[in-house]
Amino acid sequence: MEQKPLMVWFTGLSGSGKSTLALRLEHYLFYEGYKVFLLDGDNIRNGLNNDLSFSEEDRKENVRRVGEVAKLMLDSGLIVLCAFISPYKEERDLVKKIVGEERYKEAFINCSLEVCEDRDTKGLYAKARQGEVQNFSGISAPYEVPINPDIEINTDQESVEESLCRLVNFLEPILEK
Ligand code: GGZ
Repeated sequence: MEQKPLMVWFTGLSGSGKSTLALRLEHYLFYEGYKVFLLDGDNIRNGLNNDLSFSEEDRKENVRRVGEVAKLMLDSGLIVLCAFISPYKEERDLVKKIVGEERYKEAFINCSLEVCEDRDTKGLYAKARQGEVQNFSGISAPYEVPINPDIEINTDQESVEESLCRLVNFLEPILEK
């Protein structure tokens, strides 16, 4: 099967569902026969970017490096899924420039801060409220909402299955072109 390289960049608050959805999409595409790779905090911040903090400067560098790595992967023909908070519009736009506009699709995983904080799967929101974790997006650091994403998924209004279905419906015509 001839496959078209494509990046899907998932942006959204911690706990919004980026990694969950990106992982489900990765599995779906894999079983459909696509060569796909997922980059997220788990495999990037523990390795390549383990020298970076959550300061504004380091977050920007985190996203820039991911963009450069993803570009190499795209050049090898892969579909690359990236799940990062990526709170700054400027850096999301930089990634788009690095990989090429035609290969970049931005998925805004929108979920209210209230719901993200309620989920608090890792207890980080509670720590951020208590000041034990600094520079926490949505609490003590900014998150710039995407103005014109290619797709917006509202995970506080639909199930994971519904969100996945919308993502797949959005991507299929692009991948088949
Ligand atoms: C935001 C933090 C922070 C701070 C640790 N602010 O829910 P998680 O745990 O698994 O996802 C968050 C992850 C964010 O890393 P990214 O590389 O995606 O961020 S960025 O794009 O802004 O560079 C969270 C955890 O790291 N985490 N401290 N202060 N998230």
